[in-house]
Amino acid sequence: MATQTLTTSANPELIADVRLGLTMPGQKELPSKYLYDDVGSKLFEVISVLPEYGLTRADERLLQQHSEDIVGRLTPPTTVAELGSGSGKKTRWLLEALSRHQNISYCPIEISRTALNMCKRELGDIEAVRILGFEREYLDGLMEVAARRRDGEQLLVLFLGSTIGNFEHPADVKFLRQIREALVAGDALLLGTDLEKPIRQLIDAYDDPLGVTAAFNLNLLARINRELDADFNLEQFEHVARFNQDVGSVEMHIRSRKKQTVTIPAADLSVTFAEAETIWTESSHKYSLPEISRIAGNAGFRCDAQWIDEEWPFAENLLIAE
Ligand code: AVI
Repeated sequence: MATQTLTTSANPELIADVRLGLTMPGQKELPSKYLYDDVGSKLFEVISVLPEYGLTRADERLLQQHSEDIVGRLTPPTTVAELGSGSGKKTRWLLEALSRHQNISYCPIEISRTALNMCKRELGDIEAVRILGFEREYLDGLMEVAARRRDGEQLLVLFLGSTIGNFEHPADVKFLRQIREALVAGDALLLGTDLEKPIRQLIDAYDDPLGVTAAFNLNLLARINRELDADFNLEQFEHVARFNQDVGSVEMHIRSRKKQTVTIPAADLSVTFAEAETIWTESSHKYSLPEISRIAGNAGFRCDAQWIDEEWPFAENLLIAE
């Protein structure tokens, strides 16, 4: 009889989440954080320059145009902590504006060492900025930065790119509240939020004609094949982007093209899909302006100022801890 060798180095958290998400009664789901392995992170970089996906450009435009204004509202000396620094490209505008007034410490917090190194390379040339990277989960890293700051120093936390929209409500408020708990009154949070826009425009952004977002989404199954020895046949699944009116979010799903059974040996699992059954892989919430003030207030912040992009409705919100 043939014997099978199972991967022993498989990530136990991934195994547990796959087991939980694919055996749920009703809607199957997988956490969106698993979209970002090396392949997925590269595909997301491509998404961010697609003509149909204006979110990243809007975020960058606002920071380029308004960094001086934003910095003018802070009370130096300031330490900057960024949750998920990415390449660090858009943070340059803010750090340059801050460094015109003071010497600063910039603490990018990332679980990926590769991303941290990229960020240090990208921003290492700005004079008067000392970079101190933290290879940690967001909240662990933030608590460490907060614990190390000197007396009288204001902390500015950056959470850009509307990543907050990928937290299913009310998890978004819970996460903001956890950030607030790491801060003291008077600290600041610069929060990037994608805003409501026509549904057609949103569907084009999350189901682009080149198929990059489809590849980004389906890579989640390819990842489970690679890491958990599963046998998802990618040709028998398709990417779906839909707008959920009830909650105001674009949802990404992966739909089974036929009735089929998939085995995932490292999770000791066999999963049957009905024809057209979906796995829900991500929600991306589109905020209204009153909603932003409301969630900020519920988390213990007041909204001090907002900058809004005209071309692609998106807001940078400067929130102050109360
Ligand atoms: C990272 N995040 C803000 C992106 C978004 O728009 O929600 C992820 C993404 N998913 C599909 N395209 C982009």
